[in-house]
Amino acid sequence: MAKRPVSTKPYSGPAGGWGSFRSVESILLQEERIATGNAVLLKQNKPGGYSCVSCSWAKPREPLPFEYCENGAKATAWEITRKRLPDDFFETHTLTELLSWSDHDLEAIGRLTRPMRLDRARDRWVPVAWEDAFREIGAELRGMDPRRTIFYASGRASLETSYIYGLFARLYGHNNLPDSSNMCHESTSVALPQAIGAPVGTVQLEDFRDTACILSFGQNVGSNSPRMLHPLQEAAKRDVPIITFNPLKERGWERFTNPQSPQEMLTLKETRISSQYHQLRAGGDIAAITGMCKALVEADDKAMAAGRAPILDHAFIQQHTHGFDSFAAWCRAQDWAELERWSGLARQAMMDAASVYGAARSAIGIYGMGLTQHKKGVENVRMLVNLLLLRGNIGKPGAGILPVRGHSNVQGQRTVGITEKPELVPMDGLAEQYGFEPPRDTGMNTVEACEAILEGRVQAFLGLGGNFLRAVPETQRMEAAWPGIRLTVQVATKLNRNHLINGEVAYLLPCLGRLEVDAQAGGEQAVTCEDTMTHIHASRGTVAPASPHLLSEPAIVAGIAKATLPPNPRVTWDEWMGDYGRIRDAIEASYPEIFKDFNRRMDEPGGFARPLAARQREWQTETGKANFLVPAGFRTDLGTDLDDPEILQLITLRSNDQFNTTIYGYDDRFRGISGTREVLLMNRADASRLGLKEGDTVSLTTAVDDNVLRQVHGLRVVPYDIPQGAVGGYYPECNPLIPLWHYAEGSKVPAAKSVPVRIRRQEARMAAE
Ligand SMILES: Nc1nc2c(c(=O)[nH]1)N[C@H]1C(S)=C(S)[C@@H](COP(=O)(O)OP(=O)(O)OC[C@H]3O[C@@H](n4cnc5c(=O)[nH]c(N)nc54)[C@H](O)[C@@H]3O)O[C@H]1N2
Ligand SMILES: Nc1nc2c(c(=O)[nH]1)N[C@H]1C(S)=C(S)[C@@H](COP(=O)(O)OP(=O)(O)OC[C@H]3O[C@@H](n4cnc5c(=O)[nH]c(N)nc54)[C@H](O)[C@@H]3O)O[C@H]1N2
Ligand SMILES: [Mo]
Repeated sequence: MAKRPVSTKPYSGPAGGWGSFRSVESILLQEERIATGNAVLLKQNKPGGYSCVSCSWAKPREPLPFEYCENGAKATAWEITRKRLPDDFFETHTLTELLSWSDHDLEAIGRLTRPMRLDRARDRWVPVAWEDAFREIGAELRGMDPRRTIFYASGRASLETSYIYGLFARLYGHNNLPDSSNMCHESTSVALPQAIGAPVGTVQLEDFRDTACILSFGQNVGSNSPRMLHPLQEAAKRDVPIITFNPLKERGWERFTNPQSPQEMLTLKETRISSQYHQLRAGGDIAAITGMCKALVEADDKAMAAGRAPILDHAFIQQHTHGFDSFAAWCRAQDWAELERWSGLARQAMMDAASVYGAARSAIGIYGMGLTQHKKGVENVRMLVNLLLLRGNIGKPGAGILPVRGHSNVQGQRTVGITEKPELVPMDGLAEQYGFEPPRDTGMNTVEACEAILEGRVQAFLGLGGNFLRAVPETQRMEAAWPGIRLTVQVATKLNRNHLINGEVAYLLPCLGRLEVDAQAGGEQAVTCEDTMTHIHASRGTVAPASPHLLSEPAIVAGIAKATLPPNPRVTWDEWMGDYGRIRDAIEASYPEIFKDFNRRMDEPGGFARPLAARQREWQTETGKANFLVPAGFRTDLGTDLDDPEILQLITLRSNDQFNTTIYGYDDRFRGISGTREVLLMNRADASRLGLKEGDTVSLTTAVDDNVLRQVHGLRVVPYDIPQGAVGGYYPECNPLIPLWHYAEGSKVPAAKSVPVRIRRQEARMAAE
């Protein structure tokens, strides 16, 4: 797609609407898939069809005629594109030269078509036969210390692939299975078990129909989970209050036109989504929620003293929770001025939110990266649980907590064993099932894997999808250290920057995408994924493979595993490859409670749900109750917050035209930015205080004292409706600014939503270069 001229003007349209319609048709055109594309999309997220490769939003039992959104369509078009990496591509381009290409241009070349080996001397990829690749990788791995190897996964691979990948790691001898979740909802996976004894959310789609109130924190529905706009719109039409907390006015939380409703499209009718919108400080959530809790606790104190109906659900609190008294006392003791200072909201705003929430018979708490990717990411999530517990809003219809997961199977990968935490895996069961002694020590998560790579301790890195080097913090140091790894193997569909920077010995192995027909000895195969509402369903590819040389992800994992491990009669790789139903049998044997009757139930419309104790108000916590957990305080980030006016908090954001490091184009329609991603969104008052004006070019430097210079140059100042003290820039372009050690306490999720930076104007000459 040719870049449009740079323009930065506020966008007045709704989320969805004609902009969305035009965007779908334009990506299908760009990927040369107009006719097939529209037909393929009809099977998206439907029983008998395939699960979208974009986000993990639930797939309803009774789908809409078009159960896809603008960004799901982009992800589909990007995968089923007619474009292919030309066979002679690396004859004309060295990897060094390609380092100057953008993320967009690298992936836009098209699908990878053959397995390749790095020719280091000639600085390019050259074709290799699959058998040779497997044999050579196996030989390398056999000579290594398994504990010094890392098997990364990016969250898209199916349950079948993920299960055998995790099993391979353990048979080989390690638990180093970081995944994208370590940069994403790991704060959820740590916080929710402490608070409610479940690692995942408790809300089901039908709760949207029953709910009387929706709270949303730090999530961008219009770009990242647009299908959620349908239940939100239905709720809004029922006059359900929707209260949003986000430093930015995200259009999806403001208003929506359903692109699937001819009537709404023709009349340009919009539905307002949020009834209250609170633009709090970046990192201000603990203070804002404390304000709400304080208002509720104090109103309840008064009501009780006056003999009126209570505000809090005392029966629930007494029967089901632990720690209420100290939490309530802590709330009462907080000072409104401090809460205002740390939240950036007026006392009245917090009171307004509390009074609507306090009057609603049920409520859902939705959140995303705006809570998890902070130094206090784990506390943020626990704080939202505190608010819900006050009114018994977990484990009843219309209520619950709803982390909106990212990658389409990121939650499922954890369910079947992709985790560095051995306590989350049924190791004894695996030991018996496969007759071996699995490693019991904790493996490396993403940040720890990066530390080990920086220290030269890693011998091999396998990437099952993803773009690790681009997604992690500390880009420059990581890129410099990466070639120190002996073996790197990337399983991928498209070329990305991580494929340009490689270990000493390296392989790039192209795989089928989920939308492609996967024919094996036993016929066409289905795979399964788990969505954000814990429903597990089948997905069947529908388009012809991009190339006859591609292998499926399970076949690639099995190929490497067979070449690495001694034969084990109980690990039946060939049988598994012929029929993925046999992998599902193995999953069922390892996890009988979750996957009972797996092969039959995977085709149930809407999928089958995992059992979830917290939904039944059974609390699998140490206290046996749901726990109120008092936060340590309000200071959120690096101790610099609020103190130094020269230092601003950088929020790294996704545009409406990307899926993580996959950049579809250069427009962020809802934010009115077009033709560029090199921008810095700034409050006008901050800009003028720092002597900057619209269109100036600036560089950012991370404001920490650890003797590492972290900089990003060439960003264009865009005055924006963002609170003072915060600035916004795009991920992954701003990742060089994030120190590796700047992560959420307890979960090690990089604190990508609050990076302290200083801003400097670049000389015009330098900016032009
Ligand atoms: N089209 C598309 N869909 C996607 C993705 C994609 O890149 N593109 N990525 C997928 C993945 S892996 C994930 S994890 C999800 C991510 O989806 P989201 O969870 O929506 O993540 P972000 O886009 O990072 O946006 C975070 C939001 O938090 C707000 N925010 C930032 N700081 C704070 C804060 O301190 N408090 C509050 N209350 N809000 C804050 C930001 O303004 C922004 O609106 O989406 C998934 N879906
Ligand atoms: N600053 C900052 N950093 C962040 C974030 C942020 O908000 N701010 N968000 C974080 C989050 S939430 C996440 S989830 C991570 C994402 O990190 P990753 O999951 O590692 O990155 P992706 O961009 O999703 O990976 C894209 C690549 O996956 C490959 N791919 C696509 N489809 C397939 C497939 O079907 N199979 C295989 N094998 N490969 C495929 C393609 O080659 C593509 O180039 O980034 C994190 N990093
Ligand atoms: Mo994510």
